[in-house]
Amino acid sequence: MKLADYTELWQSLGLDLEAHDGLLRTLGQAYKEIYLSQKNRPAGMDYFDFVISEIHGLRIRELAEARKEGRMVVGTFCLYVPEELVLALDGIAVGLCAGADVGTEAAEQVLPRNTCALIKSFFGFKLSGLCPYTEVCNLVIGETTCDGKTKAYELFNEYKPTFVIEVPRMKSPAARALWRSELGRLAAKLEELSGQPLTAEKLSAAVRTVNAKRAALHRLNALRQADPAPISGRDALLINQVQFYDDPVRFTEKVNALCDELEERVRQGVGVAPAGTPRVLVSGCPMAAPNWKLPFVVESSGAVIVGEESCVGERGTRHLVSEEGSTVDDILDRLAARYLEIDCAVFTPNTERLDHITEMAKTYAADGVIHYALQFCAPYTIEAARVERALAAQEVPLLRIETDYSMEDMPQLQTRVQAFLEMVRA
Ligand code: BJ8
Repeated sequence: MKLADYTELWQSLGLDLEAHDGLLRTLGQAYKEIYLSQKNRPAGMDYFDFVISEIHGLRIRELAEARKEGRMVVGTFCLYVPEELVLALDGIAVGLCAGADVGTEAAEQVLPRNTCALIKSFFGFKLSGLCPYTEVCNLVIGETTCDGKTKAYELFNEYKPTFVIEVPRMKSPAARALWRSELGRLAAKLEELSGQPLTAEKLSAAVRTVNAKRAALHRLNALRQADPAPISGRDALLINQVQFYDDPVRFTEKVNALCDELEERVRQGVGVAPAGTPRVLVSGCPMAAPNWKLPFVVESSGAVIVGEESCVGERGTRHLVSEEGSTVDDILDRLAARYLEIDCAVFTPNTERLDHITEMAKTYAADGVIHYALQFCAPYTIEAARVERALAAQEVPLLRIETDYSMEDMPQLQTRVQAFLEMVRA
């Protein structure tokens, strides 16, 4: 997938060059089959194709240059880590590689086999020297969300400095106070790392930047309410994935330009599939790049995905931070409140998520919902039962999928998805 020669850069980051070349070749091939083979894609996808082609190249060079200029680069794996704090200190926040079945063997030397694919993946990427993002960043910020990640970060810290923030599991007043104080502790850590003090001016500018990014993504997602859908679920997912890697201002501009094009498509009734194509909503665990397995199966089976109730989707974009507040403490309060609105399945009770799924099914006129959970992910596999009941009350059918990142269950997935779509059509 690479356009230029980045060998020296990758070498300086300590990547395993041979294995990394193999990974890029496999990804390039998969991208061709899953993405470039699609018909009638919006022209604005060219930019995102380019970003993916350079995901381990140009962007890594930008990050390495930022490090040389003394800026901090911080890696994250979760929506609860506020990007605004990093940006306000002239740093860069990036999502780390966690969406491919690489380095599993190495990861299983350290982690139990019955760990979810996402955790095994980030460990595997690190242990196999395959993630340039992990290598280029100064610090990883972890969180106490699920038990798997909470305990895995203790071990991960032995390979890469990892600072863990405590995310509560309830939204009580005491939990809110704890969470607010955790954001204060994170802010102090980032101030120390960047060598700068946090100011209200820079923090509100960062809030506006990230709000603009989320609003653009929300605009993109809302355009998918049209029938025919103006963009495929695969492409929309890709854009949602790219948000974690790209420069936020550049990204926002490109998403808005694409939305202008999609608005025109909607006006003219142009879609990626004919009107009346079965519309599917995907809900559940996040799909980190390059995890495109399920969307490919669904859309190559004759349906179109019109929304994602996921961290790489609406769960991450629907809430904005209030732009009021004139002191650092004030803005931190608002940040804390916004981040605790995220309805991840690690929370109990988590009725907001059920309300959101049923509301999305209605707004996006979904004919069915596919609940996507990674094997061994207790929060999402268990919460699936409540999701199913909430949707059944609205007469929306649900298909529960539990899978990992391997390709071994593709035929089985295809059979189940096709049977579900038959039922939905009937
Ligand atoms: S806010 S969904 S990104 S925690 S799949 S590692 S939950 S066992 S990813 Fe998540 Fe933050 Fe919540 Fe979103 Fe654990 Fe489940 Fe694995 Fe998961």
